[in-house]
Amino acid sequence: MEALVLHEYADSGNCYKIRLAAALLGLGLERRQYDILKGETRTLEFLAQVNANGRIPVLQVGGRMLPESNAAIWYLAEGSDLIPGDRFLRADMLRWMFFEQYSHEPNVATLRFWLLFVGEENLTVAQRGQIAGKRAAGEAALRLTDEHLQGRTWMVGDAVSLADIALFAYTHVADGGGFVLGDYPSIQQWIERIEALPRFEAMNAPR
Ligand SMILES: N[C@@H](CCC(=O)N[C@@H](CS)C(=O)NCC(=O)O)C(=O)O
Repeated sequence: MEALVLHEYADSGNCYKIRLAAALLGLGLERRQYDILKGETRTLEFLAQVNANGRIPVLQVGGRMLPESNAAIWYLAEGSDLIPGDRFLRADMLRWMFFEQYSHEPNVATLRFWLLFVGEENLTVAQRGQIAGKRAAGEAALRLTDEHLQGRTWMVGDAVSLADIALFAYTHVADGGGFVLGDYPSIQQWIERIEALPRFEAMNAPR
């Protein structure tokens, strides 16, 4: 495989997905840090050379840039056991990865970012007005995930897959956004299973 460089902000769950997938696959990554609180992904240089969308993570593969966390973990995992061989299960895995990006991350991750990193007192009036809606939508996403996991070991089929990695990243730190993980017992057990995987790497593992 070509050399891999992760352009990231270490506390971002989207970036952590890529580190976790790489760790589980036994792949090495060089890591480059950008402070998103200081706008370091919005500079002309970053927009021109790394991601015109002004966001991390970006997985650099040789000389080519691949933004979007779920595209990046797909790239890393192609041909591995983290992607089911069965056609339906592969599509079902994508279903949960799209769910993560549309129903889970914009609520669970955004509240964590606003409350833990930006600080409620620094939010705009418009952002403050969105907190209640995002909390309700985040709780709905966590409830749906918890109900899906009742009686199951993994999100899809009988093996850990990219669906688990994508959803784990922001779920296991959801308390940072004021969500109460104790309300979701099946999620809690699933978190323990993921943390027990061989080669598991924690979000705050040293750089
Ligand atoms: N859908 C994208 C979301 C990327 C994203 O929202 N990145 C945030 C950090 S998690 C970011 O770069 N924020 C800085 C900014 O928007 O200036 C993915 O999954 O990679």
